[in-house]
Amino acid sequence: MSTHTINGSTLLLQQGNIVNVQADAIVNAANAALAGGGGVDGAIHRAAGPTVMRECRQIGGCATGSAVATGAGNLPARYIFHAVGPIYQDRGNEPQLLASAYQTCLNLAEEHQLQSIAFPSLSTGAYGYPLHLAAPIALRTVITHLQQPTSLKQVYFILFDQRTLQAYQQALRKLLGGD
Ligand code: AR6
Repeated sequence: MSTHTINGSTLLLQQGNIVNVQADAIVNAANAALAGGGGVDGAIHRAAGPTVMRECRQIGGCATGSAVATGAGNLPARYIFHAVGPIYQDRGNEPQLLASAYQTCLNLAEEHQLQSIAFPSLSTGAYGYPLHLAAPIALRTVITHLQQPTSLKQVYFILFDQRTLQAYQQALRKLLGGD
């Protein structure tokens, strides 16, 4: 685990399972159909219960690079933000789409005046985004956001395995080391 203070807010990197995290919002790595699936999406829907899938069906879908909010069902959060990261195909626009998925969640947090939000590592599982490329995009988007006025006091990255945690820690060291 590592914590960093950015402009009075806390950025925390931690290995764990996001379904157990108490935060105002947790972020899901969803698909554009909001249809559920494996990985963190499967874990969140299993733990949250059927009300969340019902809300997703009503919403109907979400563009890649964007996110939508639902309630959190049985989870210890107030909201789930279902973010759709890009499938990594090396077409060139993936960095913008990935940053935009994170940014939309941060904007939703501001709209709801949330104090805490927990992210998984979007796109780096089934969607194949290389970790060493995705981690700095995720972190840069959050850090830039925290450098401006914000309701957010805590931003967590809940990283499922050691390898992902290490990639984020390394990327954060580089970003904060000044470049
Ligand atoms: N908590 C935190 N992180 C997790 C958890 C968990 N419980 N479970 C897995 N991860 P992925 P994507 C990590 O595949 O690449 C789904 O089928 C995982 O180790 O969940 O954005 C959706 O329906 C990896 O580091 O999301 C979409 O179709 C990270 O979460 C598609 O996969 C993201 O892996 C989205 O793919």
